Amino acid sequence: MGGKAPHRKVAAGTPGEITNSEVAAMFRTLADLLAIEGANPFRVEAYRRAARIVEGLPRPVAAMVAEGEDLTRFYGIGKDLAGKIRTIVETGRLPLLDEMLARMPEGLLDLLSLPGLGPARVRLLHEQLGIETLRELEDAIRAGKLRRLPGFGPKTEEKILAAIARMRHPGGGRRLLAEVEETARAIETHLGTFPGTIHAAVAGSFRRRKESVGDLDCVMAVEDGAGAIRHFLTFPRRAETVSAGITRATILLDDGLQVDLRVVAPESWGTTLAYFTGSRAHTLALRHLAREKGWKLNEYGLFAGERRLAGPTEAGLYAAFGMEWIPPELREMRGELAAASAHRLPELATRADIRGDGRVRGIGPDGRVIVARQAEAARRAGLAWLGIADPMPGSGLRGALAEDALSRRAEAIARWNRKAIAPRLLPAGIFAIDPSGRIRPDPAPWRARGLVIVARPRATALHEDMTDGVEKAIATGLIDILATPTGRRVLESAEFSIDPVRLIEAARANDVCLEICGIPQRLDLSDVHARMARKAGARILLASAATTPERQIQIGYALDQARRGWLEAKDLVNTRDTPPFSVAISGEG
Ligand code: DGT
Ligand code: CA
Ligand code: CA
Repeated sequence: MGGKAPHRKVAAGTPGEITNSEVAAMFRTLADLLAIEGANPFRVEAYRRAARIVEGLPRPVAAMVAEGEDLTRFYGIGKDLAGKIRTIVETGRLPLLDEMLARMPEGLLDLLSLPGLGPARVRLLHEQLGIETLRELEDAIRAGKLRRLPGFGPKTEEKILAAIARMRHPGGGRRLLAEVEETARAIETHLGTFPGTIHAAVAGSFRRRKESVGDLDCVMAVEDGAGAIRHFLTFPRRAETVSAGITRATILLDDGLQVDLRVVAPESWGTTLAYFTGSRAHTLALRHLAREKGWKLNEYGLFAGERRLAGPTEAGLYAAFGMEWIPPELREMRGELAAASAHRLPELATRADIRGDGRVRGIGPDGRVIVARQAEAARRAGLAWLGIADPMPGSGLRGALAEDALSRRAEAIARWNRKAIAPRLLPAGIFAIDPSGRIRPDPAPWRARGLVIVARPRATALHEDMTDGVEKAIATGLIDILATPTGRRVLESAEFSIDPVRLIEAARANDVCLEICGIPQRLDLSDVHARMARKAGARILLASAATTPERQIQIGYALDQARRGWLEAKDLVNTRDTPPFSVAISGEG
């Protein structure tokens, strides 16, 4: 908008005043309702045109009306329309629209939002089958009534059912990796129970262990493709079948998650698995390499003319290019193809390398001491040491302990350690770093008593930059571990901002461990930052940050991101047999 004219009484865009697109939407709804009712097409089109004209006006129509501007000077707006616009601006209502809405079932407008359903078809459904709601439409489709109408085929039915299913399950967006883990394993198991299954796997971003996934992509190697698809459709949590053919199918689960399946013959298993594992950029680059050599790469195999060079296994595919097999976590076009060609891929850290967990809670959500239960769980997982870290009294952190809880915790830790069995427990406390760099409470006396100091940057305002504060806090030399170092949140905006280069350098220079927090919503450091930290030579520590013993498995999610960051066993503090913080060995906490 240009500058305000001095004579104007109503400012443009006054809050609460009706906008041009709201006026246009009213005309559009009116046109839809008229069309469903079978009104004269010219009349219907006139209101649609009115909507376009109002949207195209150079200024807020509300301001123009308030200034008494003559709207009929705009092409396409006659006296009648100008009057209706004035009524809408002044009263917020359009009487004709109110009248139509009162007369017609409101569910008909919901039907209009479905793919392939315009006013003419909605009218047909209403008149021929009496359908007024999404539910009635769904029932009619399932009863096979829809396809008897002219112009409605199985394709339309599928599309409509999928759209209705998605409307019913609004959680259609991306999900945390951990959220789909159980479902993915259940699907793999389900696919494996088909008698003809030779191989079955969930590929896609799930297999690459990305922190969030859009949908699940399954691949199956079988001889009987049609049977495999039928079996897939019997997955108990299937809510809708979006499509099902001879080689592929797509379903929606009861929570709205989409699952794709691709079925291939065993001779194509390797190339199909690689194709659907992605990433898109990685597989495109492979295809490009093949073309440069005069070969052809697709889901079915790698071919030189008619001759098959690869297909049955992924390793065979990479070998045909002179490469080592590339772990899925690395397939993001971050240098993995060159490294695989030079046979210099990292030997990624594995679960078996992990000897200790950076931190778990010693006090449960209900205030009870859970030290022994945490230790037992870690013992069963074969860990040699375990950090026990709770938010300190006076830290200002959520769930900060009371003094007496801290001493009960210390007793439980000492009691376990006196048993002299694995894991060795390291008493630790979580302190807060504020934007000025102050650490709360003062860690010095605690450190002198043998407590491992875990510090968490904590902003006081949204999007605050914590770089200076964290640098200053690290420089005190009092911090052992920096927890959730960058404040990132998966699928949400970060808690604060921080310069990762300066953060990593400060940690390296002061021998502070940078944590990869395994809480699925955090995964902080990220894969990319973990890789930067390794290159810079900083120490990296995985932590489950488990609030209950069951959650100790979260260390696996931290490990996933470490692997995506190209980290080897030697890059992780967790792979040492002895606890990394000597200060804690005799600690009383
Ligand atoms: P997501 O589901 O958004 O978390 O990410 P992805 O990587 O699972 O992507 P998705 O589900 O769209 O496709 C799965 C894989 O299939 C993808 O990683 C690569 C492969 N793919 C799918 N469509 C194409 C395509 O048009 N070109 C290429 N090169 N690959 C594709
Ligand atoms: Ca996917
Ligand atoms: Ca997909």
